[in-house]
Amino acid sequence: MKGGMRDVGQPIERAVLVGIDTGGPRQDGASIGAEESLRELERLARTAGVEPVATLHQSIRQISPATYIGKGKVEELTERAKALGASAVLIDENLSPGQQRTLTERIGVKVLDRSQLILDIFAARARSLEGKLQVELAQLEYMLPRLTRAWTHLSRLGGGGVGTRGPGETQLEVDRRRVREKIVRLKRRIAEVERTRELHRKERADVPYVTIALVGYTNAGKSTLMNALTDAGVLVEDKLFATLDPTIRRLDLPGGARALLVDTVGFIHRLPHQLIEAFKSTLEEVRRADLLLHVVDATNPEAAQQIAIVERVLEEIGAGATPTILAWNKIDRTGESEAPPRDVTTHPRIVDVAAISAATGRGLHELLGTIERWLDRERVRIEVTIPASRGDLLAWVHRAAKVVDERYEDGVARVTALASPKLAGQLRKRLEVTACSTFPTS
Ligand SMILES: Nc1nc2c(ncn2[C@@H]2O[C@H](COP(=O)(O)OP(=O)(O)OP(=O)(O)O)[C@@H](O)[C@H]2O)c(=O)[nH]1
Ligand SMILES: [Mg+2]
Repeated sequence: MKGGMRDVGQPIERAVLVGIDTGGPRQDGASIGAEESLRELERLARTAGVEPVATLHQSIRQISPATYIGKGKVEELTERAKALGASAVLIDENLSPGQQRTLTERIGVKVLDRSQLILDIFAARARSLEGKLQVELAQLEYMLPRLTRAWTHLSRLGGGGVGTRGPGETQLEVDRRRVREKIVRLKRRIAEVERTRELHRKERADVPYVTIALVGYTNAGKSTLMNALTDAGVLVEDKLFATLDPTIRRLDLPGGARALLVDTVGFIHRLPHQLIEAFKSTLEEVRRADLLLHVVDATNPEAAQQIAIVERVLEEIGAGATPTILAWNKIDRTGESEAPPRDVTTHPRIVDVAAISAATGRGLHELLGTIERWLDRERVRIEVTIPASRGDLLAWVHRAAKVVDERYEDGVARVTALASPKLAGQLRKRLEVTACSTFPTS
């Protein structure tokens, strides 16, 4: 799983791709069409350093339990793979361990499903310690049910050797046990690394600014927007999953307010559930954000479906109710139609929409205005009493909130200010709050 394919530019493997058409969209609508899904698989393959040498289509009405695709298609695939000298077959679906094994045996080259390909790209792209540990965990979780006698590669799992084999245990049982132990160790390490991040998060919780997270489908332009709005210098690439690790920067709004902007991993159709599980701590940045900026690639024919998929993942990670501004991106390439179609903007938590080009800067000023308007709407009116000697606290309130009234009497300052709910909470902890409206001011 880890060997072989790497994101190294020059393709090092040749693969036959198999597109699957199960007939129409899925019931929940959060799925992209077979054609676009296959185009995506091609891009995933290239990102992983695999050259697609042929593409087969399979319409499936009835899934074949043993091989997923039909018998005739398996034969066709075997011939094509052989004739083209392909060393792999990529199936645009998630296969069961049994199906994957049977297909590999019958076709005679390795058969990868969509999850495995995505896991491989994540493995090649992980940079931070936490990212690497998370990907490794996801890979082991993926591998565990696939461990059979023929598939075991003990050397990869590290350690082992003399004395590790218990009496009466088969080699396979030993391997499985070892993988499980490794999973436990990895989870423990991730938890340790996570503690440091939790500290940073606590520090940030003390900062009086709201957190805004960039979310969206992979390649939508999140990092480009991050760089345009702050000077973050995040890697931007026309490849899938360019970003894995979260980056956080201060965002200065034109009206003087400040926020923290987070750029993080993008989502994709059929994101392997092992990855969502393993990336919980990274995705925590999204879950805790006060506002989401959902970046959409307006040039993609399946933009509406991509939005639905992102919405689904957001719900899955517990960010289903966070208010969202939809950033309809890449309008420099959409020709005349710059506004998003109405049906993509009707989700109940979309509070506003902005048409932008992160690349040319068009619409960015309006986007910042949109964010500011949201901040203003969210503000609550709060009245605090501060000892006049505490100039530092007064300055802090002035910096973080919009002060509308300030009176001095008996050595104290009575300040009335409009503040974000987050700041109001912090003020409550630090100062004597004499009055606070529980609802936003508008
Ligand atoms: N034409 C055009 N291209 C854009 C725009 N914004 C981003 N791109 C391009 O889209 C590609 C992906 O951009 P990224 O910013 O890396 O996208 P991302 O959402 O961070 O992607 P991941 O990190 O992979 O999830 C790059 O080739 C960008 O140059 C835009 O406004 N217009
Ligand atoms: Mg990115």
